Amino acid sequence: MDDGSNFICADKDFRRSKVCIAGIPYDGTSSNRPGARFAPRAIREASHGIESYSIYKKKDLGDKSISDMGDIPLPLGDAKFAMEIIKSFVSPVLRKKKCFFLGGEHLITLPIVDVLSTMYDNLFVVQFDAHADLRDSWMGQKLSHASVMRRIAEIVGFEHLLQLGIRSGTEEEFRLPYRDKLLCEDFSRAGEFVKIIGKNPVYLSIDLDVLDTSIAPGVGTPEPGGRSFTELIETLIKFSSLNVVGCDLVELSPHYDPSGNSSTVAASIVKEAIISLF
Ligand SMILES: [Mn+2]
Repeated sequence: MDDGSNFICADKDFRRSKVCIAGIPYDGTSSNRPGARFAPRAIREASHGIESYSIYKKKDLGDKSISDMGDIPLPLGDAKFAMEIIKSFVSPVLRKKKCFFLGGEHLITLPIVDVLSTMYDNLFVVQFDAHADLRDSWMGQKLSHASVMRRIAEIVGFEHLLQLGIRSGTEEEFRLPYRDKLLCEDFSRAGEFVKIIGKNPVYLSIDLDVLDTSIAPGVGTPEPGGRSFTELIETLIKFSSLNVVGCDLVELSPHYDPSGNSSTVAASIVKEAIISLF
């Protein structure tokens, strides 16, 4: 039943659905502007203000069979404990459905990829982000949204981490293995990345701050000089021929944008990503 509390068109029973949406409202390691825990709710609400039809793909979200499981109940404190809870929740779901996860801060991607790495060989991860997120630790913490892609690279291999839109990081981050070939400050290498991934499984993680701050100011760590909405959608469409095993959208911090536009942009990305990738 569609009572407005789910994402638009995500009104199917879980068992009958092909795609599952789940919220992961965790922001315990946000270093700058917390509030991503409120994002899943804001994205669902904003989704009811947009059309379900995609002018880019000439397809309607309503033609997909989608369920919305609501949010994972999570503690606000200990990151390690929260990651274990996320793993135990997403593990059985990922084995049955294609999943789109609504963050939450970027650290939520780690337990998802951890589970997927036990299910698939040669898993690739494509990260859309302003930030490299490759620090070994942040303020002494190995589990941090600023270190999430370092932890992920340690699981899937640095040669399986492909980064797009990255315009912020330390000198050390940009010198890590394969970054000269697999880190791109804009989206110009997307076509190359599609060829590198080939038939292998791939997980896509979209940090909303990959877009310019003028388009989506409601993020935890804003970074000017970003990409446009249509550039992002056109790039997602380039990945649509691949074996996409899951996707997330993270780092929306809705209360920093009182206009609500950032939440609408986020909801539109979720819609277009599901239509294009699943
Ligand atoms: Mn970021």
